Amino acid sequence: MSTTLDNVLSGLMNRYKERVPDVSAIINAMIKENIISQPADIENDHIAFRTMGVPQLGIQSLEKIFLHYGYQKRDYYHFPEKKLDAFWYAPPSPQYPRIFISELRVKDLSPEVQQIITSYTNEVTADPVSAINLDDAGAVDQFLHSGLWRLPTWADFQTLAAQSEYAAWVIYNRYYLNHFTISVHNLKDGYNTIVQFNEFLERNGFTLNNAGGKIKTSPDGGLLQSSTVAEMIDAEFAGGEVHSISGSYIEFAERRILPQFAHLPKDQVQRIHRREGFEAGNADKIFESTYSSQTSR
Ligand code: OOG
Ligand code: NI
Repeated sequence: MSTTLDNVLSGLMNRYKERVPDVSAIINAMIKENIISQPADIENDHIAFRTMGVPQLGIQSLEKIFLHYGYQKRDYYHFPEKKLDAFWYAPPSPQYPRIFISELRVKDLSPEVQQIITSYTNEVTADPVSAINLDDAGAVDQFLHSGLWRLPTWADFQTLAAQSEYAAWVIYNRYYLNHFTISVHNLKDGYNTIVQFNEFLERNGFTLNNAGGKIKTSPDGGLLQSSTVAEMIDAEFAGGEVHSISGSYIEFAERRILPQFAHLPKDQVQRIHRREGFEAGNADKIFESTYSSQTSR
């Protein structure tokens, strides 16, 4: 029987697949090369959301949904240059993806930009998650995919983007899934490292984020990540104006076996034996997957 969490996650994945044709294109390429035999063979390492850090929204609001389904809040990350904070959440059981939620430090932006952001977010007068029945997957799905505030104007979007591309992304894309992440370490030989998987992706014509290099590696060497550059979407702004802006992207993660479990036979290695969590230095560059410096390449 599927749980409320299963239904919420599949709702998120369905909208995401519609908005990001690269998802199906990568899955089809994986099937064609016999890396997997069906989409369900893919292990989803984590999913990510972006939020506006204002009192009634932000991490403290969105996290309530996933804490309700048994997720546990873990480490804090800070990104001074991008003016972001983030946490990751461990799932209630290992078949579920981890969750990464970041938040814009709105108060750290210029008064002009703060004024624009709050002109939208003030339409939400109280924490909207508190008003949802979280055991009703349909209600949660509707909340995650509906407008929290009015459609932005193109002028506001551009003013935000000039100071924070993250701010512009959230004002338009809200809680649409920012990315899902294909775990590569359990794939078959020839594809189970980030180096090899990136080769496969580029051979099939996918463009990778190269901010700080195509492979982002944690200082301990245990977490290696890469990502596609975000796909552009035709976004309708206030007054019916349509502009091409960044939508969502896809990430790839290799979690190496921790040194103390290096002796384990391959068939006994489980998630708990591999590098956990995230890495600020990696994340800092992965955020740029939706930035115009990457999407215009
Ligand atoms: C999240 C970027 C960070 C990771 O796995 O470290 C990230 C974002 O672009 O919102 O996904
Ligand atoms: Ni990620």
